[in-house]
Amino acid sequence: MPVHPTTTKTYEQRAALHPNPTARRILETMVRKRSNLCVSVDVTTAKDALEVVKRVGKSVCMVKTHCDIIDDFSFEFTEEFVRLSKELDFVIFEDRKFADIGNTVSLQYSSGAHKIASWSDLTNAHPLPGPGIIQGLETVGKPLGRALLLLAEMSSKGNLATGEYTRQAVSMARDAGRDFVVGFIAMSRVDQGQGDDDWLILTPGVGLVSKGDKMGQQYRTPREVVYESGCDVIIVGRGIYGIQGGEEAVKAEAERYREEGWKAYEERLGRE
Ligand code: S5P
Repeated sequence: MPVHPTTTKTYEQRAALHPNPTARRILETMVRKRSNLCVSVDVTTAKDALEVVKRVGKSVCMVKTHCDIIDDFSFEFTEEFVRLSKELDFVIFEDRKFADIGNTVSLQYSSGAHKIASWSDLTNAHPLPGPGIIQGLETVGKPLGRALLLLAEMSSKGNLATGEYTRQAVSMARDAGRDFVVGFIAMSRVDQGQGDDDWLILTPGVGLVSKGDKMGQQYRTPREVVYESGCDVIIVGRGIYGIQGGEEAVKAEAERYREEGWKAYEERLGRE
């Protein structure tokens, strides 16, 4: 198990240490709902997306979207999504994976058909273009109290976000400070050995049944991710919304992942 000081602290203790309002809200929501589960709602109509959200909402601390895969994306959709995030108490994470120069990403974040900054609490970016990408997104998101994750590692087979790239991603976040960048998409405690700051680590590639798909995705269990690798939030997509058996099966599967993720966190704290 990683020995980074963050992994031995409770989510409550960590909430108090975060300067960014969205990071605090994520950790406080996790405590309130005993959930470190983020469901990734990768479906292609607004109706299907909202239906999944209603089914899993009670079990999650966060819902993740790809707004550019929704055929009938509209302002009404985001309005209802934000309303549900308040009613069911979860944080919204648009998985946009920005990857351009600062000026372009600031426009992609604020404008266009999606106006992501107006409805999404959290988003993410590849560190590939350099620190200007943080500056561009920060000009839009920071005044709104939004937060950003950098992709320091990826879950897919053969990806290039490894070794020195990962180390530089952490170093870029440290240079930016924790006012807007609040953590990483990563498979492990990438901040290990790079200071004692508290960063949130959100981890995709999580499944209790499947080990991967035909296009390079690789899955690990909630215990491997939270207990063995010291990550904070598990991101689960097809393992939950793709389960056969209708509405009740999706609800039950979300609850199963919530329980597994929380058990692994308690085990990490030595509460078991
Ligand atoms: O490295 C990554 C980063 C992300 S954000 N690997 C990923 O799989 N993701 C996202 O997590 C991906 O875009 C998808 O939305 C989700 C995983 O979905 P699943 O159906 O494989 O669980």
